[in-house]
Amino acid sequence: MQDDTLAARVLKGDRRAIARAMTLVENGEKDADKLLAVLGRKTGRAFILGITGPPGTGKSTLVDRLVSEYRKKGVNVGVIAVDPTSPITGGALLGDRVRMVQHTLDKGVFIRSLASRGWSGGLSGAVSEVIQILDAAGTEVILVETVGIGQSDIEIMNVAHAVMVVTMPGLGDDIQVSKGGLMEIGDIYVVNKSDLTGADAMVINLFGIVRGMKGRSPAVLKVSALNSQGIDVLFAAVEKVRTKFLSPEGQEMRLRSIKGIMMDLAKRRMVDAFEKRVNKHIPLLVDKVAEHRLSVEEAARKLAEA
Ligand SMILES: Nc1nc2c(ncn2[C@@H]2O[C@H](COP(=O)(O)OP(=O)(O)O)[C@@H](O)[C@H]2O)c(=O)[nH]1
Ligand SMILES: [Mg+2]
Repeated sequence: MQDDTLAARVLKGDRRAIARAMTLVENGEKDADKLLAVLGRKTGRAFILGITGPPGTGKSTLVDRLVSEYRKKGVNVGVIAVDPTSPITGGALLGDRVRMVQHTLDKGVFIRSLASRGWSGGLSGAVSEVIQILDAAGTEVILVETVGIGQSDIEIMNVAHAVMVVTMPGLGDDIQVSKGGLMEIGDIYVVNKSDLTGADAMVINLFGIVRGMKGRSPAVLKVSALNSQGIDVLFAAVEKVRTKFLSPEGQEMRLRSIKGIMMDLAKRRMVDAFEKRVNKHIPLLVDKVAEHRLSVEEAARKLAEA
C-alpha cells in the first residue's frame, strides 16, 4: 500500500518522503490520518524547543546559529518556522531562506516553513503533525519558531519541551514581553542584538521580573546573533535543558508535551467539526438577533447546542 511505503520511507529518514508527508498533512489530505497513525507510534525521542518573541527580534537568525552549533556536535536538526508570511513580518520568508541557506544542502538539517491557518483553537498550521513526522524520522532536535503575537505562542509552550523567548533592546523595555504573556512561558530569555545600545537595561529589566517568579528560575542571556556573541553560553543553556529531557527526570516534560500535542489536535478537530455542524444555522440566528427576537447570548447558546 502506498501509505505504508511512505511511512516506511519517513521512518528511514528519506528526505523526499518527509517533505511529501508534510505536504499531505499540511493540506489535510485523506491519507494523512493513516500516515500519522503509523508515524505517531514511533515518536518521543526528539527534543522540541519553541522559539518565540516579537517579530524582528532575530529569532530566525538565532535559530540559524543554534542549528550550526548542533551540526558541529553531529546532532541532526529539524526547523519549523510558523507563519513567516504574515502581514506583520511581511516577506520574512525570503529572508529566512537567505539566513538558512548555508544549511539547505546539509542532510542533517530539515527546514520547513508552515503557513498559518489562523487561530482555530490550537497552534497555527500543522505544527503538531509536522513535529510527529520529524520525530518519527529520527530528528534529534526540533526548533519551532513562532511569531510572537497572539495565541500560537501560548500554545507552543504546551507542545514544546522548553521555550526560548527572544527580545531585543528598544522594544519599550519589558512591555512587549510582559504584555503578550511571554513572561509566563519562557525557560530561557534571550536579549538579542546586544551590539545595539540598551541591551544591558533590557537584561536588568528581565532579571527583575524573573527574580519575582515563584517556583521558576528561567535563564536571562544577552547575545548578538549577528556577531555570534554569547551563542556558546546560550547553546549550553539549551543543552542543559535537553540533557534533563533525555534523562529519567525528563519524563514530566515528555508527558506534558504529549498532552499538549493531543489537546492541540483534539481542539482543532472539535472546532472543525463544530463549524461544519453549525454553519447552516448561522444566517437564521443572525437575523433573529438583528430583529431583537433573540439576544446574541441566546443565539450563541443555541448555536453551541445545535
Ligand atoms: N544588529 C543586530 N541585528 C540583528 C541581530 N540578529 C538579527 N538581526 C537582524 O534583525 C532582523 C530580523 O531578524 P530575524 O532573524 O528575521 O528576526 P525574526 O523576525 O525574529 O525571525 C534581520 O535584519 C537580522 O539581520 C543582532 O544580533 N544584531
Ligand atoms: Mg523569523
